[in-house]
Amino acid sequence: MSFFETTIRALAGLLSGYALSKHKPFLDKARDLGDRLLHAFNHGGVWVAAYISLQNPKDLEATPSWRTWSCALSDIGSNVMEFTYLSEATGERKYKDAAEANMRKIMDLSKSTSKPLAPMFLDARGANFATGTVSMAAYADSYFEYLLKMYLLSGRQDRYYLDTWKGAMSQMRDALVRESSGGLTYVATNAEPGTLGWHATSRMDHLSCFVGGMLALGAHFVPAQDAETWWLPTAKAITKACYATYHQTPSGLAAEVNTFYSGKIFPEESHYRLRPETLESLFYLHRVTGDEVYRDMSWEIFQAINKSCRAKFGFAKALSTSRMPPPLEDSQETFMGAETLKYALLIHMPSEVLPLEHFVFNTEAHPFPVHLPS
Ligand code: DMJ
Repeated sequence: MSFFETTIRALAGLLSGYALSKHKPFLDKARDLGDRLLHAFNHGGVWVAAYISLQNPKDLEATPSWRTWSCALSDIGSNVMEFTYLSEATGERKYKDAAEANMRKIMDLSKSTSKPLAPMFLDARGANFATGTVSMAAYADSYFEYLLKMYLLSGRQDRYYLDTWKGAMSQMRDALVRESSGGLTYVATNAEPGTLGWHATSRMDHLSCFVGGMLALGAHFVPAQDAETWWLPTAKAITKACYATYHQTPSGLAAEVNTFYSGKIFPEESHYRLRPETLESLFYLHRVTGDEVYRDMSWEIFQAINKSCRAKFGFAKALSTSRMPPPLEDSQETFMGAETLKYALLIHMPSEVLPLEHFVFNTEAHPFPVHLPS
């Protein structure tokens, strides 16, 4: 199993179920799974292992077999929320200690190399980065999300997370946030450092649409003396562009990757695999601003999904967003239930339901209670 996917989907789902219901079987299962996953931190490598056999958890692979020299930042750096809450719920420190040591190693490396925006691959053989390429998409995304969310989960006490996140956001703005000639603000899929500054692509992955929600969350909860004025307007602008990637297609569904060029949006990889990130950002922006426009946008997207992707036993991936009706593939990722439908629903519910002051959602939208300082 992928350590990352099992942690953010299965472990987090069980823990969140326990947090909301206090139903003990959820915690028992989470502890069983957590004990197996814990081996991934203790395999003698630099970073947490990428693959693990849950039947025989000492059977580990430090890196994926197709990329033996490096570990992806998001695979390594998106587990500290889950293991911290497992420690809180069980009263056993070992989970939090292991995940925090792993996370702090990335943050320390980022600080010592003056790369606040940590590059997307880590060297599997030593505490170094394996590339200079930066991204807010696959292989990188949720590490940055967890920096802010750990600060919030700590009851806004842990400044190391906040300072690391703020540094990453400033550099993200320079390296990856771009404005198209049509006036749309997007987050480039990746960027390379060059002698004259950053070289960013003009493509944006749907995955990076979570950045709008993350910046809105930061703008709302980071105290005024630490907050930066560009966060909220940029959150709004990025989310507007993400919404446009849906609104402009014949199906009303967004492509997996788009190019922003000459005032237009061109689908590059035109399938829609039921991803949540735009609905997620609309949800946060609605909670933060109260503006009804975000509910309207969310409803429009939900209707397009319901119209085109609904299948006999659930929902299905659309193979082409530029055809109506789009051809479908018989597959549905777990994030459709955990994230996409949850954000589509929550935006229309009162903000007292799972209030953001008291709950922080992990990257798969499983809510964890904020640890209030005593
Ligand atoms: C989810 O599994 C998580 O949000 C992850 O961080 C990134 N991708 C998917 C949804 O697109």
